[in-house]
Amino acid sequence: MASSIPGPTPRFIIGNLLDVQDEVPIRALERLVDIYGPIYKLVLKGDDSIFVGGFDLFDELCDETRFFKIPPRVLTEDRPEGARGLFIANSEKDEDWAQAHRILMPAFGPMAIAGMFDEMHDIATQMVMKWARLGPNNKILVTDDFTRLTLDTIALCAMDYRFNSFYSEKLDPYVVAMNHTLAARSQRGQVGGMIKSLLPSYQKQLQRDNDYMKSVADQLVKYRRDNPTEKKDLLNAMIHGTDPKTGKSMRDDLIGVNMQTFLVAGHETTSGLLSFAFMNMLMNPETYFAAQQEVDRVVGKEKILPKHLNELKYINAVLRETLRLTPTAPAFARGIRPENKEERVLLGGKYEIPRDTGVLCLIGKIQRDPKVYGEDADGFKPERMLDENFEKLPKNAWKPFGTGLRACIGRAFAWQEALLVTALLLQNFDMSLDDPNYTMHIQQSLTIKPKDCYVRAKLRPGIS
Ligand code: MNH
Repeated sequence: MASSIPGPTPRFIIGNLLDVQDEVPIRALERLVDIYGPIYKLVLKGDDSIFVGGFDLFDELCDETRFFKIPPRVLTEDRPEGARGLFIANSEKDEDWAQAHRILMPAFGPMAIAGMFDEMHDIATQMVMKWARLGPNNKILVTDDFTRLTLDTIALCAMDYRFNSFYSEKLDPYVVAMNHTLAARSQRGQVGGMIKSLLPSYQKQLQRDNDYMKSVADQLVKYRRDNPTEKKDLLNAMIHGTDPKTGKSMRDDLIGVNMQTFLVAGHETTSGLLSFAFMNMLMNPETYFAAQQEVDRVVGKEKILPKHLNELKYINAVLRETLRLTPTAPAFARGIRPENKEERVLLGGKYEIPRDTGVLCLIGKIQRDPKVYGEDADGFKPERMLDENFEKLPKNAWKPFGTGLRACIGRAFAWQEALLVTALLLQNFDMSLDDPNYTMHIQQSLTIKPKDCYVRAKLRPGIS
């Protein structure tokens, strides 16, 4: 017997618009799980949308033979026709996705990422120098500096470009345009954002920003073609790589959109991870000391090297636990795979999922399911993420990087960067919260970050 999916009653014309109003849109969706349970339905913009916030149903949605990724609508709607980057491709059957995926997988593999260590270290050191020189009384808004760091890192590693964000007060025009479009898109579900999005001036601005970002990406590809280098970066991997299956190489427009994808997908998420990780550690000082002791034991006062990173077991667990509680990409969508020949697709044996409806998985909720993580699921406890415990978790219990074929291609990149930066900061500074009574609150612009997180950083004795 099919059961109907619960949810708040939709209103005339506006549907459930009023049920999703919140300065932090994901918070409104998570709150509805507390009211309606692990699956609920809303009517938004005239369409049915289904939401899942519990482990069992999510586990089923991870079955790649029945379901597949649906790209997020806020990123695909009112986008010009043409090449699509990996992130927003419609399916694995899309030839552009398949080709880029085959060519780029090795470029994001362990060897290639290890080769980017020195460049990551270069940027991270710029931040350490800045904090050291500003001194222990300087209030640092960590989210801002981590965003400078991750943006500069991905641009240097991907295409040998230096934004030099630590050397200028003003944001690069590319970054301004990117932030504009992300903020605009993330407010689409909110009444204010929706009204704004109808204004011609808004549409023009979005168009201008998109055109500008596209022209920068196209120029970068052209510049590299005209000025070839030997550097092993993502841009060269795309320009010189050939598809092992077809022998063909990537078109310039496809290289351009993927370059853009890396800049966007490759920095906000990692910046948010670092910010949450430090706020978690500083709000639970015993974890900060445990992590710092690990760095002292494994690395000491030497220069951090790639070989050290594997040994930082506790810091690894801190990062995992952070992404469990606050996955910086807080939701992704699954839908019925076109090849799936099930007569009626039932989730949990009873909830009927229509063929053309995406199911949005609320990862922050799923990863706090007490059935998996116990009654203390909301607590920050890195121990539960140490390898020996992590390996015992159910297969789909921790999925902050997505799932299946369309899971995050940049995971190893992000992990190396986050481990390195965390270790380097712990090695060099004793940090503290500017406001000892800080409680975690969140801001969202598609991805999530902690809000108003000011810290102080005091150079440790013996560090020069
Ligand atoms: Mn990333 C896909 C999270 C870092 C590039 N990324 C995904 C997905 C999640 C995700 C979740 C799947 C989304 C979906 O199913 O709709 N990514 C993260 C997180 C971090 C991250 C939490 C850091 C922490 N991502 C990075 C970095 C890069 C990157 C760094 C690039 C350098 N991510 C991608 C790309 C995809 C993706 C590209 C799309 C892959 C595909 O569909 O083939």
